[in-house]
Amino acid sequence: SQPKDLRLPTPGCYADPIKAGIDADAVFDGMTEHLFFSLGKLATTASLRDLYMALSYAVRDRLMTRYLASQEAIRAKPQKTVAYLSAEFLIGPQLNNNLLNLGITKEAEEAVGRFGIESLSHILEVEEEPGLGNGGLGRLAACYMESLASLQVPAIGYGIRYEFGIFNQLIRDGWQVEVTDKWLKGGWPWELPQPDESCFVGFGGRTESYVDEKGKYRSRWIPSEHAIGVPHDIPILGYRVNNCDRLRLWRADATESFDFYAFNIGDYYGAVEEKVASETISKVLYPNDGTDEGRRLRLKQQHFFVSCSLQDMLRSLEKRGIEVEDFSEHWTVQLNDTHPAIAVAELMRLLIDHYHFEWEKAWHITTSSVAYTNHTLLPEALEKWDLDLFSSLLPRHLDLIYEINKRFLQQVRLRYPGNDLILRKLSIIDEDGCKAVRMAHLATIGAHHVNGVAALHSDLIKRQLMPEFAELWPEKFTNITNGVTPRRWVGLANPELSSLLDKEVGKDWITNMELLKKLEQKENDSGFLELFSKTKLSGKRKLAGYIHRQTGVLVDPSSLFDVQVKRIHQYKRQHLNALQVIAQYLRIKNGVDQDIAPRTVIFGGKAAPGYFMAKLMIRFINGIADVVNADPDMDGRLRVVFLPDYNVKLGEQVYSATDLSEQISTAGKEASGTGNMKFAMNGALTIGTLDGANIEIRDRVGSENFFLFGKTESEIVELRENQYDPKTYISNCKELSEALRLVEVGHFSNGDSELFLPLINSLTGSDPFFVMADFADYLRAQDEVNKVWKNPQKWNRMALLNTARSGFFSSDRSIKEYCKSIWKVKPLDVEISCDIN
Ligand code: GPK
Repeated sequence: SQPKDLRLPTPGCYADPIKAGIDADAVFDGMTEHLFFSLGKLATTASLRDLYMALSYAVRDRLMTRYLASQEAIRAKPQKTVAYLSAEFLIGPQLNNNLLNLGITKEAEEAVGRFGIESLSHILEVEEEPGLGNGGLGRLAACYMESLASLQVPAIGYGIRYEFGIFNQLIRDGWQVEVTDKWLKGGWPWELPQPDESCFVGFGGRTESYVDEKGKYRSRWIPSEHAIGVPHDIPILGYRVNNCDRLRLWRADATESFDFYAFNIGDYYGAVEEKVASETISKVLYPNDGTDEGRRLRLKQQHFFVSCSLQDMLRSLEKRGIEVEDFSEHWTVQLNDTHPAIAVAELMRLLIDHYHFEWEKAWHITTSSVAYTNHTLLPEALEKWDLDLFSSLLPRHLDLIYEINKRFLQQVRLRYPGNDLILRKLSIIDEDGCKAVRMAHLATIGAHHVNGVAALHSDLIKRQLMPEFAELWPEKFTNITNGVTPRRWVGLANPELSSLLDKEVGKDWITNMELLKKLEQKENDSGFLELFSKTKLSGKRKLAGYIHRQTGVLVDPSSLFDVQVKRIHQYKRQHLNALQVIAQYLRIKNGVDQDIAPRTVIFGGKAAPGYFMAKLMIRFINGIADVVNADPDMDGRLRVVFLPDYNVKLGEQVYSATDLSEQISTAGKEASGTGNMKFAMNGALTIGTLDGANIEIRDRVGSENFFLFGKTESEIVELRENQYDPKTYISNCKELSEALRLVEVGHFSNGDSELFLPLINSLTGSDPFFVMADFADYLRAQDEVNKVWKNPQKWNRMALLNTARSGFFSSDRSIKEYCKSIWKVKPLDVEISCDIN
């Protein structure tokens, strides 16, 4: 029996549920107790790390009240909960975010002061970042969890607790070197293991038919291997609310620590082998981002976390006495890309094989619960599994997929009689070449909604990626433009801008970004513009210090900070930026530099370890940096920096310190982008193509406050269809051909004319991402940037209008759209009652 009232343990009665009665004394006392009891340390001998752990535990204690109250609230008043299934959650450091959302940053600052710590930032720097994601997709999931909690929506994020997250990046001799990310090594204070709620997952084996006790023929799966999923929960507190949602990440354990039979007959190594194999499942995050990775282990990871999560949802219904039949009234299951798409087959399996539902009923439950978000059009990133692999790992699921496909294709036949071509196109099974399961088709057929992540992207899904599906089910396809959380990306990342905004428009902007519109009234107020630009300068000073400490390069904070941070990819075109840098370098060398604004060009991002071209692009940038930064002729007018190990923590430093945001992907290739939004909120101007969410950013901030260049998506299509030849663009642009020439002769590789040849050959050969076609216009737009930079008043006005009009890109807006049009979920008030103290 459950307690009616949630009795609160320490810390005391919260008269004000937001402030939670947490003053500096309480934080200090909490820290002291945790130092002593949890860490076995005395305050006098505690290291910075000890203090970080003690403060984190003290803060976590305060989260627990809300975390348990939130679970109690949904138990007491059952309503639909969002289950966000994602193979990645790039949540970033937790301590500072939790302090902000609890509203006790100042109190914590004071408490650590009593331990002789000058600034809270020293403690925050200790925190290891959980790198449980690659880039945009994983970070989006984290922003969405934060917004869900802040909007008081009941939600659980389900994913994998990778022991090793995305690799740490070192730069050695200009090359990327990957180092294992041991984020758990010192103990990570934000997770709560819940071994009592573990789940079993099977793999391999065979299926068999049997007759049940009622004489009915049934199928069942006899797996040959098992793993146990142990949930590790991370509390996700909303901003100044009591709602504390959960991120539930599964760790794979062996079913038996040893195979005792094998052990007894003396096969010690054989006995540990299976244990090692099952525990490998959650060992490491695949570091590819939008590129194909067809490994068996990855499919295993996907089925592992999806199966655990669905079992967990079903179990929670049973625990609460809710009929499984009513699943879709209590859970809405969002698939973050196709990585969790096996959920369609797994939910069918659980409903049919375990709960003995009829097919139609099970299918109805599945399709009314599941929705799917697509994040890319790149063919190499659309997941397909070889049939042999799939059947050897998930034989029962393959049977179910065949049945889903058979019934679906029957529907298609009725709609398009005699059209075999369309059957081939829509089938879940790809029959061209090596037979494979197309996960995007499974997800689309099993989902009630399919959404893209920006207007152009959603349109291209319908027009290019899945035109036949879109014709079949026009109402299924929709758009939800991505967003980012203003708490982390302005509140934490830019405290100085935040306090200026507090003063100017009132504190509510952080939960209602549309209030920033009020700033428009200040566009001609030079005093205010001055204050606004001072916050930027302060961010740039801090970043300059960091750059110096990390790379040894001295940069001038008064120069234009021009930044491109994101995964390294040919479609994102860091090489276009790099070539432009060479052109500027040549202008200065040749003395034709009158209009050049002093610039610091900053790059950051990781390349997939197996992606040769991307790694060469990093080497290329560093080769250019070495030459440019060592050349006295540059005289402070040009500096190039490659910031190693770009991650969430570093992002927080970068966005507030940027003047110019580089969003230069080939039109039609970047699904949305989210860094572009973080930059705009923090008052950077964008130089960008009409791609992804850039289009919507430009529409909202105003075309006059955006540096546009490049071919449109339809122009790119046209070029591709008309035998695009990069050479004509090269010969028509002297600055381009000279830049390329300089690379060819080895000017940026110590005379080695081979090193960058693959890059040059790609650009001058087929140039798959139209770098040459866009170069001249890009350079023109960069000249425009230089011109505006010379007029600080104008620049600052444009920057202010970017911040003022960026409210739409809050993830609160995105989440409200998901809640209303896809999930049909409502907020739930969480009360914390208290009769202790
Ligand atoms: C898309 F397909 C993928 C992927 O595997 N990883 C990833 O980070 C990104 N993405 C898109 O490339 C971005 O345009 C988009 O903003 C982000 O997902 C979130 O939707």
